[in-house]
Amino acid sequence: MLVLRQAFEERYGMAKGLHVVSAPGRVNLMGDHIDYNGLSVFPMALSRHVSALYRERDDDTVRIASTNSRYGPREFTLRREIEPYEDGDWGNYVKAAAQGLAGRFQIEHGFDAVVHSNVPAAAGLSSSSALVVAAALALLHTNEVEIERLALAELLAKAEHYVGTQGGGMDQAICLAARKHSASRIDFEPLRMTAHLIPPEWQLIVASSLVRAEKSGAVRKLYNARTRECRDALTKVVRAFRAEDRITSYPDLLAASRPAALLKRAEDVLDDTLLRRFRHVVSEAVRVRQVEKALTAYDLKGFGRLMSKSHRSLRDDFEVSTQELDELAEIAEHAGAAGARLTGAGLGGCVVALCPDHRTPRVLKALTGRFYNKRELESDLADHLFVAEPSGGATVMAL
Ligand code: NG1
Repeated sequence: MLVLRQAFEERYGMAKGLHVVSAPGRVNLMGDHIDYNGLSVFPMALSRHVSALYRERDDDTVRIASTNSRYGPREFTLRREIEPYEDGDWGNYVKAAAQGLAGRFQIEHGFDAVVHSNVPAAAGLSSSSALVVAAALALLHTNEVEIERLALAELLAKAEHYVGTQGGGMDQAICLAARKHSASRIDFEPLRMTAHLIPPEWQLIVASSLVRAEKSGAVRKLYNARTRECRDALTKVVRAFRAEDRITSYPDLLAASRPAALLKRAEDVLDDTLLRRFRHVVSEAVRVRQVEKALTAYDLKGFGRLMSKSHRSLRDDFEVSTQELDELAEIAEHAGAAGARLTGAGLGGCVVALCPDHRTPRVLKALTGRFYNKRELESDLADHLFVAEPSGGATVMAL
């Protein structure tokens, strides 16, 4: 907090009437690349946050700076249509929130803000949605607009498309409505969340591949290509059903047919690539239901096995893993984790490994020795390798 206050005063002068908004990053435990197909996912929020210290302005200007010198200060005016900065600019996440809200509410007051984040960026831990959520909560507050959290999550999921990624709604939902000590099943259309406590002796290790999955350029292209492939596969499989079955979505397909029968039908109408994408989506949706059961049954081994299966599916069928992510998952499992998988969009970013607490030191040691000690680190090891603490959703507080 001290860092933020100092940075704020340096930039904007001494201030009264300050508030701080904190929005958590997240780690997804199951259900990657299926939220944009309308299928349920199973993430938890981290105790790492994008935080912003802000003060309301009387006019419609938004000024925002970061404690990280990688991200220069930005300033813009609130409008219904806001011209984006250059592709990949961090300010676009703030503009995304502003335009999303201005399209629905009377948003006339901007703010002066300084942002500080300890969520590793471009690591599949959703620092971008945390920034969108933080900016949105600050704007709602300075404009005295109240909106229910899940409705806001739905609005912001669409608003974030402003940056050019056709993402789903998992990140904004968990960031806004996570429960402490819990992971949540998130269902879409309509958005609903069901929290499940994670036993304290189940530990989740997050390990970064040190490869940035920057959501501009190649990663975005591939992400959007996967969303297209999933849509194409859906259209073709739906055609294999009768019109009167009224099937239009992945959830409809899974409700109408058993997964094995569905895959059998898909084999007849999809080429090899689309079939593999489809198989990932269907099998991952099934794994989400299964991990939820494993958690309620206190079955750590079962949960872990499903994570490892998910990793193989993301690697072989969905083709979003990398050699580093495969290596991290393999090291964690070999050292005694119950399972490990890449988390988030992939193509860099992190893996998450599940361990019983007595095995955690061994797994951390193996990852350090076999992976991180062999590489140059840009910052502390603790930024890249840590035990995740299941945390609550975003907060706004007066200072
Ligand atoms: P990350 O991993 O933070 O880039 C993205 C999407 C999610 C989801 C995952 C893959 C956004 C804002 N987030 O998250 O909706 O599809 O990939 O499961 O686009």
